[in-house]
Formats: sequence, C-alpha cells, structure tokens
Amino acid sequence: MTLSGENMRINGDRLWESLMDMARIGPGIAGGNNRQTLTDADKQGRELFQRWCEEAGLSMGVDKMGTMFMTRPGTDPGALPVYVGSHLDTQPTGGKYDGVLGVLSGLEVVRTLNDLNIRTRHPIVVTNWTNEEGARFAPAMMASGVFAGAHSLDYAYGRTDMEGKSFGDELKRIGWVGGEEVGARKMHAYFEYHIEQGPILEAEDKQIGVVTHCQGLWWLEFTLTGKEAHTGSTPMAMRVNAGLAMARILEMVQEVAMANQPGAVGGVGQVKFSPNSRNVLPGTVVFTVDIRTPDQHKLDTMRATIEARAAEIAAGLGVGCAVEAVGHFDPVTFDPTLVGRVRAAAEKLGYSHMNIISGAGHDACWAAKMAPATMIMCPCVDGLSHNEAEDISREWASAGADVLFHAVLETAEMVE
Ligand code: HGY
Ligand code: MN
Ligand code: MN
Repeated sequence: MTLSGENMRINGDRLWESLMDMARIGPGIAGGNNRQTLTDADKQGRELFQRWCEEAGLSMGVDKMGTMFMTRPGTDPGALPVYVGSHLDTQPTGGKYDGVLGVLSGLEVVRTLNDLNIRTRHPIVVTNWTNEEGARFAPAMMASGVFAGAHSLDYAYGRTDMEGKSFGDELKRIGWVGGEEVGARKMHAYFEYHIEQGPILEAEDKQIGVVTHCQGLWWLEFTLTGKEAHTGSTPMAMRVNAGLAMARILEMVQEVAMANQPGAVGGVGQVKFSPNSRNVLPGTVVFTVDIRTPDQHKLDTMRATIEARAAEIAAGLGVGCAVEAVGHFDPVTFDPTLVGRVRAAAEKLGYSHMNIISGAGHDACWAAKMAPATMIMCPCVDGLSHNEAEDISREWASAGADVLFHAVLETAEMVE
C-alpha cells in the first residue's frame, strides 16, 4: 500500500469496538459510565488498557500519581517522546466518550502505525492521566496538575472524597502507585483528542475542532456556618439560615456570570448540607462555585466579586462564611505550530473544521505548561456531556482520530 498522506487512516471499527469494550467497565444506570477515579472499576479499566497496550507492543511506566505512560519506541533514543493522552476516569453519571476517546484513539494511532509498519524518530507515549474529572477528589486534572508542579504530591495524596477516604490510600488500595517521580518525564509535544462537550461543532456542522485555547477556571469551595435548629418551631427572625445564604449566593453567581457575557460561565454542581435532615436547619453548607472564561481579567474580577458579595450575603444573615480555592488554572493558549498541524491534517483529509476554544478543562491545559501542546475535538450530540446520554457518531470518532494520527505522525517524524 503506498503510504501517501490522505490514504493513511486509522481503523474506525477497531476504535469503536475498543470504546464499547471499555464502556462495559463501570457501567452507569442509564447507558453511560460510572468509572470514578481509584474505584475498583477504574482499576479494571486500567488493567484492560494495559493489556491492549502490551498487545500492541508498548511498555508501561507508572508515576506516583498512578498515571499510565505506554511507550512505543522511536528510532532515535535521544529524541523526546510525543505524548498522546487523556483520561479513563469518568463522572459518577458520565458518558462513554469523555476522556476515553482520547486515550483509546492514542492507542489506535499506535495500532495503525503497527499495521502500516511505520517507524518514527521520536517515541510515542499513550497516556492515561489519573483523576482528570476531580469528581471524587478535587481538583480536576489533578495528576497532570502535580506533573506540571501546580500541586504537591502530598497535597494530592491528602485530598479526601465525600466518605473521608484519601486519594493516597485509595491509590494504594487499587495497587497503582508507580515508582516514577511525577513530572520527571520530558515531552517533545503533547496531543489530546476529546469530544467538544458543547454544542458548537454540531451546530456549525463541522467534523473537527481545531482547539486554539482553553478557558480558565476557578473552583471556589464555600463553607457556610449557620445554626442547627428545628425547621418547625424556630421563628423566622431567630434563624441563622446557611441554606438561605447558599441560595442567595447561587443567585448572585448567576448574576455575575451573566454580567460578564459573552464567554463567561458560573454555577454550582455539588452542595452538602449537614446534618442534611429534612426538619433541621443546616449547621453547615459546603458547595463549590465553578466559574470559567477565556478572558484572564474577567476570570480574576469574577472571583473577587463573588467572594466579596458572598461575604456580604452571609454577614447579612449572621452566617459564617469561609472560602478555599480548590481548583484553578489560567486561560491556556495552545502551541501555534501544533495547532497548525491539526488544521493542515484536517484539510489534507478533507474534513470540515473550525477554530474553537475549549469550554471544559483538560489535562492538556497542564501539559501545555511543560511542552508544546494542543487538542483536537469532535462534535457530540446536542453538545451534551457529563450526562449518561453523552453520544457521538462513529464517523465523528474516526475523523478526529485520523487527524490525531496525521498530526502525531508529522510531529514524531516518520522514518523512511
Ligand atoms: O471540569 C472539567 O472541565 C473537566 O471535565 N474535568
Ligand atoms: Mn474529559
Ligand atoms: Mn469530564
């Protein structure tokens, strides 16, 4: 078979089959997945991925955050590897493709190189980052954050889930504490292929998102302290109502996000009332405000405004208010050379494409601190993600993986 550019395509059926096989591990209750980080399901998913990679001739390295690095050797032992990664962990009510598409498409790139008997000067490393989602242990993109030096290993190990279990203990429990120092690896380049998780590509009828930037993020964890009291017999004037304070703060977050349009978002996905009894006014209310925007100035002023106004709201109700930033990264600009290669690959392959800013956070955002990095996106149905109904077409999956293949091959340098 002549190896000319546009003829080289990945095996879409094989990729789809791998996606469906992985989706059987940690099934959700409505067709998606619940394969949260460091659970037994995550352990099973890791073992399956490891087996597939070893069948494809890759050798495994694991670091102290449990991130899996699966290496295909290059011809030049002195050449830094091209990394192709994403994550296998999911939200509790996650979809089958968020993260998984990028990891298994990286494996498909290697499988296709093997099929075509292509050697590359740079090694290629397919990567599964631990705890991208941050659902069980905040922050999101935790392992790639430690890799980039944004968090210490001790900080990460000490993070606890809703049941008080620590990240470090759970990583040990599933047997995935690796020996490599986190961040010791050096990268020539990093690629991440991911579903858009938003409505733009589908609405614009584009097959490929050429990701130029990723919006920045703050996760602000508020702890409001009220007074536990009977919801029936406590007069309204006597209440120290942390639940009411939370509601007013949520309304204010919505207002601040809307005041910073276009391009800003703000909301809350998780609230914990204690003691969480129907007829007890909460003693404490803990919730995380998630704000994002591609604009650095807006990101910082939104945070300052929200924290100041939340303190006023709480004080007006006599409620204690403490806030801790439990997640953050500034807006990211991806590497123009790699972005150009993604665009050129889409054009060479005849796929429709457009520039896009990533709404969701990704491990690529931290990888970009360590090496030239960029992303490729495919559409998802109705822009839906972080929902078990998340869906993509086989054609979308394959088109993005083809672009990934060509961009990675160009960067890793095919050896004639
Ligand atoms: O929060 C995010 O953007 C990612 O899905 N972890
Ligand atoms: Mn993801
Ligand atoms: Mn996600």
